[in-house]
Amino acid sequence: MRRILHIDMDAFFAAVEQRRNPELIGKPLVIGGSGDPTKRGVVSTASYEARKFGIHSAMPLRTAHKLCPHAVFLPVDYEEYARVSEKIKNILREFSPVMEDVGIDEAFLDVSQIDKPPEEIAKEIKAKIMQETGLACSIGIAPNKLLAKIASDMQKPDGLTIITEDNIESRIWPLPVRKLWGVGPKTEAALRGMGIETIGRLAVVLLDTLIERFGQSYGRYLYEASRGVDESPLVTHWEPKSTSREITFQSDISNWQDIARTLAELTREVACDMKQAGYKGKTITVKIRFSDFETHTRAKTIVKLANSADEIRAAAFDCLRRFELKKKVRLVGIRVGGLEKA
Ligand code: TTP
Ligand code: MG
Repeated sequence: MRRILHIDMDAFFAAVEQRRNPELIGKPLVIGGSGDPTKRGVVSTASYEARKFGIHSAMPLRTAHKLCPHAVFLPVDYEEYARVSEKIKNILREFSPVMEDVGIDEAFLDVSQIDKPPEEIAKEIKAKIMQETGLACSIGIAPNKLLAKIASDMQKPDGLTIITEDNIESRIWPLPVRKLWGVGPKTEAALRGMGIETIGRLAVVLLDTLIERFGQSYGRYLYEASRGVDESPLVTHWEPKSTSREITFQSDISNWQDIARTLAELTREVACDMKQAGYKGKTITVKIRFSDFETHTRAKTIVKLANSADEIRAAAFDCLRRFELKKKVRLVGIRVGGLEKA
């Protein structure tokens, strides 16, 4: 029997901001866009205090402001969150080398080989993350990834939830189908149309019926998922599909020459990375983020796989020329995709 942990940070972006500025602790706090609720943009996340007003991720900032005018609004500082995220992933790797990085604030950890009750490991992880970063997380423990992910969400914030094969019926079956990984709004609506709202109700549907309605592979997935069956392994290593570099300027710039020089420098670094790793690529994408956080990309696919700085720079400059640089620029980035072993 495998022992899988799913670790998910609580109100991640908001918690990082609260730790940076303790005056924000205990206050309704909304992170999103440029941090100005009178401007366009959506909520990235909200502190639990702000969630009480009905504010949630993906909601327009303006709506959030109407729901709670006295909330504090802050811009997204992705670089800082990525830095903290990396620190957390490194802590997790110390507990077990078998880690799957699933997102900026979550990961799976396989602790099957560790001779200690998983609950104890989870408590140690929570304490270590708190000690090193000042942040709280929720952890789910289960025999597979599917159940561990559901479990980590069951007692947020600062939760620790164990799901075993024996309590799938009592704890998983009452949940709405949407809680299953891979069930989005469309499948949810389709299932509702079949009179199926809970995972338990889904579990009594015949396999053939699900295959007929959702196709061979997704139908079978739903059938197994509703029973808590998931044998998928942790993906601990990704072959890179792309490589990228980007830089945020100390202060926003508007001079085209400076932008071009920076892009050329980033191109050299990317080409160097690719040569070292032994890859060639063919889709070059340039990203520009303006001072108001509006972000645009332009891409070009070159005919022949390349990894020389010259070839990549030529494509990157073609992309750069297609931008309308009417506002000051905050960030420039380059990505080379479609990588293949050279
Ligand atoms: P989540 O883990 O979904 O949310 P959370 O950590 O803020 O809150 P919870 O305690 O419920 O886990 O996402 C992690 C981070 O990803 C979140 O802090 C901000 C970002 N995010 C977005 O930018 N947009 C989104 O729509 C979502 C869902 C998250
Ligand atoms: Mg989270």
